[in-house]
Amino acid sequence: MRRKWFAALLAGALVTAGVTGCGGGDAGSGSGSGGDKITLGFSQVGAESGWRTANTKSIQESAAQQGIDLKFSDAQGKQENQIKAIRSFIAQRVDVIAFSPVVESGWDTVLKEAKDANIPVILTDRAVDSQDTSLYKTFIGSDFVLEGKKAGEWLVKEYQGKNDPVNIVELQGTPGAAPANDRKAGFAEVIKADPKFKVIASQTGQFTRTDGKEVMEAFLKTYPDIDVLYAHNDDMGLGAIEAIEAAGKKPGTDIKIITVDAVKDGMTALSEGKINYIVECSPLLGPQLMDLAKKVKAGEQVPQRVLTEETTFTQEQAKAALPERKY
Ligand code: GYE
Repeated sequence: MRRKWFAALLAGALVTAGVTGCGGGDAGSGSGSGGDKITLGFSQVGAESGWRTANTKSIQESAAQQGIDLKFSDAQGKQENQIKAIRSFIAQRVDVIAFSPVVESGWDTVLKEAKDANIPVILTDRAVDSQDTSLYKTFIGSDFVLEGKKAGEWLVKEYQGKNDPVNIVELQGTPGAAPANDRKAGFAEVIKADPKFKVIASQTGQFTRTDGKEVMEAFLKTYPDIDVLYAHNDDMGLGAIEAIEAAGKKPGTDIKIITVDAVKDGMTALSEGKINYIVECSPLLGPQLMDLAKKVKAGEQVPQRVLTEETTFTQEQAKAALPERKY
């Protein structure tokens, strides 16, 4: 501790990391409430899906509940907007910066700027591929590779004992986004064990309903014998369901559907038999994020990785869970 104080004297910038509430070098959080109120700058991906809407709500509500001054910025799906937002948070000297990186690559420069300004960064929901892990304090979110694996494992079980080829089409999330990369990789790893599983087409549907529908329409035109759709989120799956129905096929029966997220609309389609299986990905990261923001601001040690706990849903399980589903 004494070493910390000494270092703080030498480099005023260190004070924020070592001491709370003492009006350290980085005081004047902009909240105007006399030092204790934490200002958190948060750069959100956008509003591309039901998951994202629930995530935004969770963050805004938890900030209000925990008395954190939230500066919320919507990047509308663009990395350049997120970089601008982060730079503006640095200029405003917020206490903590958190963001959900739209893509994995290209963050080193701006993260270094935050580090040089002594503003701790928390990665929320999605990872970055920076080699230098000292550029952020912690990463809170799901294990997307595991989610992909869970999707693959369901499929392997579903087709156990059958030898005919299984033609799979895949709707990927936003190109370059961690959940798109990892959900693809996890799924591929599990199904590759059996050559009957063939991914005959794989394309991005941008995590949105509109694109999911459009790409599925194209898949249906090109491939008359699709057995399975694996969509990296519920929204793309829901868009695809519209395309499948419009093509005169029965989603969930003629084409089996696996999605990720488990938002209410997805769970409803699952309970109606239009989706066959959903791997849960929880968007309710707000309370943990606020907790971590307080801890990093106080200079407390936090784990490098905070994993979200989640489950999977069959059609029966969705029926049971739906009445209680909050988002
Ligand atoms: O699965 C998808 C959203 O990053 C986990 O982004 C998130 C993903 C989520 O648009 O619906």
